[in-house]
Amino acid sequence: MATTTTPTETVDAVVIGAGFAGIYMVHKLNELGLMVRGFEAGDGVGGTWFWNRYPGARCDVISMEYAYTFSPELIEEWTWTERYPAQPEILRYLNFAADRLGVKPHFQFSTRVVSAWFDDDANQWEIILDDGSVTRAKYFITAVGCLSTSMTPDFPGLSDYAGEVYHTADWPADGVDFAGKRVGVIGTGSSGVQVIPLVAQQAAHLTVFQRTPAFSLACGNRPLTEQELQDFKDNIDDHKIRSRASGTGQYTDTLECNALDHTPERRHAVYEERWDRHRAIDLIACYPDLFASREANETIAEFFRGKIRATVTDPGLAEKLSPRTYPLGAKRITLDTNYFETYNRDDVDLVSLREQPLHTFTTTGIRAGDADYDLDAVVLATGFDAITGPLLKIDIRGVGGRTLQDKWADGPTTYLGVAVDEFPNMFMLTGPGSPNVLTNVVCAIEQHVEWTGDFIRDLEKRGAARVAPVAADAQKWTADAVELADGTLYPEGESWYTGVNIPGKPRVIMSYVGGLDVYRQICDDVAADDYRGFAVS
Ligand code: N01
Repeated sequence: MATTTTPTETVDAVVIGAGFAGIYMVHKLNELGLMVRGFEAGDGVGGTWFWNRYPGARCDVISMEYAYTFSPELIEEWTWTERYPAQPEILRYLNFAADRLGVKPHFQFSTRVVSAWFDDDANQWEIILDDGSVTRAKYFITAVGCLSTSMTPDFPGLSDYAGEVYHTADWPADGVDFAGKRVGVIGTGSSGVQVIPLVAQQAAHLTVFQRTPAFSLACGNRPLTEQELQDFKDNIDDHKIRSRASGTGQYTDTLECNALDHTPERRHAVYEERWDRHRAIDLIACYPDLFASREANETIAEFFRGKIRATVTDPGLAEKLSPRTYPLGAKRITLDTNYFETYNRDDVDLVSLREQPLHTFTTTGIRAGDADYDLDAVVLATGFDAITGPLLKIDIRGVGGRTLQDKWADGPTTYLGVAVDEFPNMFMLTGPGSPNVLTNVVCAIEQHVEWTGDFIRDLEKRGAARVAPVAADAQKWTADAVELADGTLYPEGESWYTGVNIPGKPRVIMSYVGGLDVYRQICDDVAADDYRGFAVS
């Protein structure tokens, strides 16, 4: 157990992270009149959008919908330029929002929280920073993001490789020049499919090392028109109501009949019309049974494969790029610009690691199957230790010095995805067991910040010193969430959704799959019922 050190500062609340969640949480606590200190490892705001600066980085939610809705000023004063915003524009937006809300002075940047332990006697958290200084706070709030701990696989020989190595999630701020170089990209998830076309444009030669092909949707990005922007602002109240009432924070017109009720021709026409909308939610939520029945799912999976065959001119290559081992949507659908087209270039090759396993890095490149690939640079688009990774990277200790690592050894248990029993006065924004990444995450963040802010206001009003979920309620919430997920196709995807991308990580879906609308109602009911499931003292 950590020992008490002399604090440099005592505040009411500490917030870790200055992304969408941290910025809004600090603002909310300021509104409550609490003294709040934010800590952020980056030297500016942005969270995941601060670090993921790789070429092609772009959001997969429409810009106007991927924005705060709580502030009329922020809505009125900001103008998006593209339908799908690129990383630099999102980073500009977050800087604008943080300045407009006046939260930057509350953050200490370039500062990593190393550990946090709960002082049982004082009902306070002691937060220890990487420079050794200490802050104490009554409330400890994590806004660390779900995708902020990058994952580099333990490739044999990687440290002997003499070429350049980059990870998409930790990209040099000054960019990278691949001109004239032989480049390899490992990974074909959302980051890989975005970076590959742009690296191909620059490099002398690109080799893509693919383990599992992606279901990818052409994003059809384009500039927004003034009319679209104005219409959105004019109808913002309607947007708020509809997004808050939706399961994913993005609304769509789900048909009433099932996919299997339509003839193949009719279904194909429906999928074609929706493909042209360039929005993943319009396809995956097109029929109610697509994510409940493997047979129904196969109809849309085959439609996506047809698009690959229509784009990639070499049929053998098209087949290698076609996902066949998991249902569409069980791994996140990626959104791309010219991804499959890139494989028609003469200077781009695909290595299927299922056929030619990656044995080792050598000093000059990669050995896969029985071939050596000489490479000047390698891009790792290998993803994240998602959702629990950023929390478990911090040495968090609750009552009696119990570590969160120990508590979650068999998988995360939480109440509502927002709090953990034995860890009083700690709140997690978009934590495991909440809808987090299965939604337009900005909507999920707004719900979490507002609910947590209301709870803290209530606690302060009644003079409470300490709050934590009741263990039985947390266990029930977690068990029910797992059971709900087991009724869907999510468990069939081998991905970061279930933690299987990290060796040794417990295999469990870390998101509440019941929908943001249902989840919001449950949270509101808990609040209305005097915060049922929490012990307050
Ligand atoms: O990471 P991923 P990501 N050997 O885990 C492969 C969000 N995001 O950074 O599928 C060889 O999806 C791995 O292969 P496999 C979004 O939510 C959003 O791309 O495990 N390959 C996979 O192909 C997204 O889902 C946006 O077999 C290995 C890839 O690396 C999430 O971030 C943009 C390997 C990892 O894909 C994560 O996306 C970017 C190994 N040992 C990110 N280990 C947008 O908004 C892993 N791989 C558009």
